[in-house]
Amino acid sequence: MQTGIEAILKGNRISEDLQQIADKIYNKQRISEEDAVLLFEKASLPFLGALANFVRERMHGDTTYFNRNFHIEPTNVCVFSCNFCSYSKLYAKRDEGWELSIDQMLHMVKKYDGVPVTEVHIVGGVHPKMDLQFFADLLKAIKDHRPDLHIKAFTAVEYDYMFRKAKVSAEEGLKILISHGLDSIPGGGAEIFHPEIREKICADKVDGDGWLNIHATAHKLGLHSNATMLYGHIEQYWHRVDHMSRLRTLQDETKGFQTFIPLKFRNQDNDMSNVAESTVVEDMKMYAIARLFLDNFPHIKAYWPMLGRHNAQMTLSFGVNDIDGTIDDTTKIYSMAGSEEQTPTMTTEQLVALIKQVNRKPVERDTLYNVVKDYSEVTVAEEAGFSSN
Ligand code: V47
Ligand code: SF4
Repeated sequence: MQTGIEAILKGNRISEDLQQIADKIYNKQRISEEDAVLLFEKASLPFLGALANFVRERMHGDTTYFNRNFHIEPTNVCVFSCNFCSYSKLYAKRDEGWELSIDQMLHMVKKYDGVPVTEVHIVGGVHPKMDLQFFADLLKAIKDHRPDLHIKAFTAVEYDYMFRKAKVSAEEGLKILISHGLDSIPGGGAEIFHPEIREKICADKVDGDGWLNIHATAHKLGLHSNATMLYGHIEQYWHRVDHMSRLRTLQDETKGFQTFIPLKFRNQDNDMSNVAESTVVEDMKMYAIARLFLDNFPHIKAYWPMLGRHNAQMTLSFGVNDIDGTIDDTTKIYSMAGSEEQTPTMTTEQLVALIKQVNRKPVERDTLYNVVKDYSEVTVAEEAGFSSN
C-alpha cells in the first residue's frame, strides 16, 4: 500500500508536468523558475501542502521554532512614500508621527531587564536626521547595558539611505555598526525586486540590486540576515518567482540567509487600499511554494502579527517551521495596515500551545537558531485553555 508522499507521486490524477516536479522534489533536485510558476498556476492546495510538508519534515521533523523578542521602532517618519505603507508619515507631516531619542529607546530596553528575551528587532521609517552616528550610538548604548541581547537591526532600505548620506560604502558602514554592536539584519524592504512592480509600489527607495548588495556585503562580513517578500497585491506569479530566484542565487554564493518570510499585503489605510487582499488559500500556496523553491534556505517563517495567529498556525502544515517571536505590542506596522492582530502580543505559553495544538514540537531558539529550550515535554499553563481568540 502507498502512503503519504508516495501516493502523491504515483497518483494517476496528477498531471505529468506536476508529477515531474514532485519527483524532482522527492529526489532532492532543484526546481526551476518555470516549475515554480506552474505550481502557482496549476497545483492544488493539498498537493502543494503535502509536498511542502514532506520537505519541511525532511529538513526539520516536527520542530517549530519561535523566539522571545521585542521591537523598537525609532520613528515612523519617512522620506520615502511606498504606496503600500500604512505606517509612515512623510517628513513634511512629522508632527503627526513619533521620533524616539536614544534615552527613550534605552528606557524601552531597560523595561526588559530580568526578562529572558534574547533579541531586540529595531526597524522603522527613514528619518533624515537619524543618521549613521545616531544609530551607532544607539547600538552601543544597548550593548553597554545588555551585552547578551542580540541586536537585529535596520533594513537594507535604512542602510542604503544612512550610508549614502554618510558617504561611506556598504562595507564601511556595516563595519562601523558591527563594531558598535550590530549582530544581524532583518529581511524588510525587499518587497518585490522586479523593477516593473517595484517602480509602481516603492519607486523611490533602494532597488532590488541595491537591497541584494547590502545583504551580500553583510554576509561577507560574517553577519546573517533574513529576506522577505511582500506578496498579494499587483504582482504576478512570475514576479514572485523572479524575486525568490534572485534570493536563491545569492544564497548559493554566500549562505548568509537564515529565513525567508513571505509578507501578506494588508490593504487598510494606505494608497493601495483599492487592491484586494489575498485569500487564505493563496497564502498557504505562497508558503508552500516558497518552501519548495528555496531549497537552500534553512527556514521559512510565518510572521503571525501580520497573518493572524490562526492562519500562522495553519502555515505549519504548508512548509513553515518558524513562527517568529513573543512580541510585545511594540510593533505597529501591521496593526496600522489592517491586520486582525491589533495588539500583537503572545506569551511564551500561548505560542507553545499554538504549536502543540497542531502536533508540532515547540522549540525556543535564539536569533541564530541555537536551541534555547525544547518545550515538547513541558506542559504549559495555557495549553489546555488555549482558545480561538
Ligand atoms: O519591508 C509594510 C512590510 C516590512 C505593509 O527579518 C507591509 O525577522 C504588508 O520586514 N502590508 C517590515 N506588509 C517588516 C519586516 C519583518 C517583519 C518580521 C520579521 C522580520 C525578520 C522582518 O513590512 C516592510 C514591508 O514589506 N509592510 N506595509 C502592508 N501594508
Ligand atoms: Fe518608509 Fe518603510 Fe513605509 Fe516605505 S515601507 S514608506 S521605506 S517606512
